[in-house]
Amino acid sequence: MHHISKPKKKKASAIANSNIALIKYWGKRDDELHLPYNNSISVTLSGLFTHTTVDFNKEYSQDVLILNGKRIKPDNDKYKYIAKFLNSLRKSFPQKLSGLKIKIVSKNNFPTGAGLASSASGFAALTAACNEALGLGLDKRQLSILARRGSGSAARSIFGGFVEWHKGSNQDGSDSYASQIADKNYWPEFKIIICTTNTKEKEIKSRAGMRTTIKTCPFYSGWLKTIKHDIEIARQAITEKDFSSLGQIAETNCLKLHALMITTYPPIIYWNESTISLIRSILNWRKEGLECYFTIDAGPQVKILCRNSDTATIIKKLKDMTFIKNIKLSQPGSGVKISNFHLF
Ligand code: 2P0
Repeated sequence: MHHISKPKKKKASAIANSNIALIKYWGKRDDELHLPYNNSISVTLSGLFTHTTVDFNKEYSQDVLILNGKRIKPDNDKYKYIAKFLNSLRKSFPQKLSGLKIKIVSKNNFPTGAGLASSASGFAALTAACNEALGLGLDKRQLSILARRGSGSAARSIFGGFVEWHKGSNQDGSDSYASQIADKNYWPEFKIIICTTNTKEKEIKSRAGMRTTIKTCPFYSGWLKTIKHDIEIARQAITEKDFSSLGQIAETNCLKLHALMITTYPPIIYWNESTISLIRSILNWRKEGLECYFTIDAGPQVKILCRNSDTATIIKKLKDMTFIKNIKLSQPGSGVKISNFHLF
C-alpha cells in the first residue's frame, strides 16, 4: 500500500517592528533594486509593528492582499509595490513558487503610510513570513537584501537595536544589506518618544519624493558629501553610548533631509503647524537644560530622542500640548520574528 503524504502547508506568520532613521536614506542609484546613494543608520522601534500571515497555495486564482482588514485591489499602489516584491521573489526562487499564488493578511498597530515607516515593518514581516512558509532558509543578511526589494528601509527592520544599511556598490545589489551595530538591550537609557500630529496617509510617497529630489534639488550633491561624516559620528556615538553626540548628529541630519525636500521642485513639505511647534519646544527645552533631540521622517510626526531619566518630564509637557494626537514611548526593539499566531 502506498502512503500518500499530505502536501506540507506553506503558511507562516511574522512580526516586524518599524524603525526610525537617525541618519536618513533619501535617493536611489537603482530604482528597480532599491539601491541607495548613501548608507543609513536606524533604531528599530519597540511597540510599532506589523503582523503578517502568508499562505502559498495552488488553489488561489490570484495574489490576494488584505491590509488592516481591507482587501487591496490590484490597481492600488500598495498592491503594486507588493506585486513587484513578489515578482522578484518568483524570479529568485522559481521552483519553490512554481504555480503558487499567495494570500497575504497584514496588520499594523500604528498609522499606515503616515511617516512611521509602515513599509519598513511591512516588508520585513512579509519577507520573513515568505522565507518561513517556503522554507527558503535565508539568513538575516539575505533576508535584509530581499526585504530591500520591497522597500529600502525594510532592510533595516530585519534587525533589532541599532542598525546600519550599507549602500553597497555592486550593480546586482548583493552587497546592499543591513547589519546590526548593537542589540536592543545594549543601551537601556536610550528612549524614543513618538508624537503623532496627523494620522492621515501622506500625499507624496517617499518613493516618488526621493526621485524628484534627485532630479531637481540643487543641494543633493551637498547632502551626499556630508553623509560619510554623519554615519561615522553616529556609529561612534552608539559605540560609546554618547547620547549628546548621537542626538546632535541625528537632528542635524534630519534637518538636512528636510532642507532637501523643501528645495525639491515641486516642493515636498511634510511638516504641519504642530510639527513646527514641537521643534520649537524641543529647542527651548534644550536651552533650559532638558536635553532631548528631534528627528522627523517623510511625514509630520516628531520623534523625540531622550534619556530614560527624562521621559516622565517630557511626556508630562507633551500631554499639555493638546494638538498632539498620540504620544508613545518606544525604545530599541527586536528584529523580525516568526509568530505561531496566524491572522487567518
Ligand atoms: C529613512 N525614509 O531612512 C528615510 C527617511 C523616509 C525619510 O526610508 O522607495 O519607504 O520603499 O525604498 O524606504 C522612506 O522610504 O522608500 C524612508 P522605498 P522607503 O527611513
